[in-house]
This record gives sequence, C-alpha cells and structure tokens, in this order.
Amino acid sequence: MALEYESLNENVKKCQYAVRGELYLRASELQKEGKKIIFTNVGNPHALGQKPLTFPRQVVALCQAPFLLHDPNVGMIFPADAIARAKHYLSLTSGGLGAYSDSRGLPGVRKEVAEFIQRRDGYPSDPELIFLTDGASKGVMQILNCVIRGERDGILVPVPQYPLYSATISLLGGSLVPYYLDESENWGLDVNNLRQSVAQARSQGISVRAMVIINPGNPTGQCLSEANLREILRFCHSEKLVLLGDEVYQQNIYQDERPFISSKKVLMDMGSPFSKEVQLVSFHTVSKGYWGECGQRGGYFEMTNFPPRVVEEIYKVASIALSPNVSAQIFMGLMVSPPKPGDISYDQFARESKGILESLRRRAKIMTDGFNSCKNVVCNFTEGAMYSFPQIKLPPGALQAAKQAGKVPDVFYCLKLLEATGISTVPGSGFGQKEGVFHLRTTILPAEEEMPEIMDSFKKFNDEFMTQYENSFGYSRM
Ligand code: DCS
Repeated sequence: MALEYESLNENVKKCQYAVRGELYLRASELQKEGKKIIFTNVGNPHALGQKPLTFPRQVVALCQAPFLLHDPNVGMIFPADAIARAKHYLSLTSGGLGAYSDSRGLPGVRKEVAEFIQRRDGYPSDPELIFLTDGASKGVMQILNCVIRGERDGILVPVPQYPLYSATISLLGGSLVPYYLDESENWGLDVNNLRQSVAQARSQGISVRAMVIINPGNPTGQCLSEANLREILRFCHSEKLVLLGDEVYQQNIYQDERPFISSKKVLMDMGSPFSKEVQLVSFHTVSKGYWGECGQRGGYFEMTNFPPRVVEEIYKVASIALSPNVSAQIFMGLMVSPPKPGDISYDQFARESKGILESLRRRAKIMTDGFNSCKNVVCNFTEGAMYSFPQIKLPPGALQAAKQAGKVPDVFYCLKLLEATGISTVPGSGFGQKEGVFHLRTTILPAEEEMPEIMDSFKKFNDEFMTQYENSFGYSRM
C-alpha cells in the first residue's frame, strides 16, 4: 500500500513541534514576500549574527583540510596552538573527519568530556559512560527510545517545556505526564506537585518511569537551586525514576545568586544511598552557551548508575546510526577543553566568550524590562538559557476575535504581532500552558543594538492591540 496521509504512523501525525510550526511557516512566507523578519523563534545564535569563536573554527578548519598542515605557510595563517590541537584531534580519529568513529564517539574526546565533568563537579567521571551525539536532541531521543515500551509508560515533563520532549514521547507512543512549574514563584518546581502528578498518572494505569528537568529552563529561563535539585533527586530515588537532566544551557547564566550546579554534582554530594542508586542521564551540547554552534550538531550524554547490560544495549541502539558527526565531536572536545591561560589563543578566546556572555546578560535584562513595561504583559526575569517567556493577559475581546478566526488565542496574538512588526515568536501553547493562561516565547538573541527598536515596536503593537480589544468589549478581564 502506498504511503498516504491516512496510512501514516499515527504517532507521527500526533507529534507537534511548535518551534517550527504555524508561526515559523507564516514568517518564512512573509520573508519570501520581502518583509523584514526578526526570527526569534529558535535559539539559533549564529542565524542572528553571533560570530563564531575563532579558535575552534581554526582547529576544525585544519582538521577538515589536513593538507594545510603540510603547507609551509600554515604558521602564517593559524596560531601554533590551533595547529597542535588539529594534529591532536586528527590523531584521535581513524582516518580523519571522513571516517566513521565508534558509535559512542571518539574515545579520546569522550575522555576529554569526562575530565571536564570531573573538573566541573569534583567527582570522577567514566568515559565509558559518556556517549557523543549529533546535538543533545539525538541523545534525548535515544534514551527515551530505551525507556518507553508503550503507552502505559509515562515520562514526567515540566509544563511549560521544550517540545523535543512532548514530540519524542508522542513519536515513541509513550505518555507525557505533566508537572506544572509555578510562574508566580519564578517558575519554581514544587515537589508536592510532582507527587500529585505521579499519583494521578498511576491512578490511570500509567507506570511513571522517568522525569525530565531542564536547567536552566527552556522556555522559562529559571535556574534551579541546589536545594530544589536535592528534593528532585530524593523524589526520583523514592519513586525509582530515571532523571533526565537537560543541562544544555549550563553556560547561559545571567544572575549571580544561583550559579549553575549540575544534577550529577548534587547527586554525588548527597552520598549513599542516593549517589549509588539514582539513575541519571545528563545532556549537553555545543549549540548553546557562548558557542551557539547549532549547525555543527555536537552533543553528549553521561549516564550514572546504569547497569553495564543497559549501557551495552544503549550502545547497540547508538550503533544503528554508525557514528555521530566527527567534526561535531571535535567541537565538543574543544568546548570541554578550551584554550588555557598561557596558551597563544587564550586571550582572544576569553575576550570573545566574555563579550558574548556579557551581551546576553544585558539583552536578558533589556527584554524583561521591555516586556514588563507593556500593557497586560508580565514577565519573569530570564535567569538563564536564551529565552524570554512573558505572560500576555488577553482581554475577552481578543479571545472572542481569536475564536472567530479559528485560532488558539496566543497563536492569534503572535500572528498579529508577526504581521504588524515582523517579530516571529512561538505561542506559549507550543510549550504547554495552564488552562486560560497565555504566553509567547522569544529568544534574547537579536543583536544588542537592535534590541531597543525591537522592544519599542513590540510595545507599540501590544499596547494598541490591548486598547483595541479592551474597547471592543468595553471592559478588561484585568
Ligand atoms: N534541550 C533543550 C532544552 C533545548 O532548548 C534544545 C534546543 C535542545 C535540547 C537540543 O539542542 P541540540 O540538539 O542543538 O543540542 N533548543 C531549541 C529551541 O528551543 N530553540 O532552538 C532550538
């Protein structure tokens, strides 16, 4: 039978991914018609003008074109430490970047990742339990694939969440068990809510097997405290849940009260029995932080407290795809072992990375302040990650108009915003919402110098929108 829409895998049809959904498609159409679009729907820093860090690109360029290493002029174009590093990475491969690696990634790079984790957390890390992946996404998919056996297997996922989780769970035919983050508590996580979510899922015959945390949060931007992480780990221990710690934004921190602390470190600090029993998978990427190398597709995951036979099976699953991208593995190696003080490239690397992070910190503030100055909009401060997630309090007139247009209210608002200003956002419903509450997500990535103008144009649109729809009914819900 031919593959028709009707005969597609139902799980594929059910699966939704709003980050590239209706808003994105309409924005692409408008762009083709010649309208200037500000794409803030995807956390894709280089697409919004962020320059690549010089050192890693020099190293990977040399790895891609190894004949340059034999050119007598190579030392005039590339610094000696980049040349040495390229030779080092090529020596770890079995035939350069054109050869498959082991399906877990190059052993030498996995060792560098393990050393990074050990330096970061102060606890040993075993390269045999680290798998390199094509971006964190592929790692998340591999692990969920191993966990989900059918629709009665549930995964606890924060709401709002990044739709990689909801989409993959749908695709694999599992059940998403939501737990709600508390917006009025700066998107904090209340363990009592978790208990309720699990109890409710169990009463429906669902066996809850794993829990996802995103720290720092996407789309919510909060940084979890050490105490909160401890509670979560204790909860996973008592409920026998695998914790999936999505820590892809660990370099993106914009406040000083709560620096990033990894789930692995907190778990190890808790000591026995937790440190020996809680099963944890931690994910990281080269796509975020001050690297923003989304197109390179580099990531890793580290497994803690998994029996060797399970690790073997996950290895088998990874082997079906033969090998993660080898150039991406080198980016990962470079990210976890960047130039050190005293290296020729250190000053430039430190200057570039500091410049990006400081600008992101300023942009986080400009955005939050901008949103909070708008009528019927409230926004928690972006403590970390790359997004702002303002709540939009839509008046009844707007809800009515959205209904007439056959749109979900936040989609209606975001489409109007796009048409009026060219700002392409993602409606909050794409990340999950409480009933009757509306948000949008925007990245904090537009160029800093363009930020005031973008926020002015947002404010102008929003305030006019609110006035129009409040007046259309003569009253406001607020
Ligand atoms: N986890 C989270 C929480 C993410 O936000 C993303 C990407 C990923 C994993 C996957 O990243 P990589 O596969 O590139 O490593 N975030 C998307 C987003 O919300 N906007 O842009 C991409």
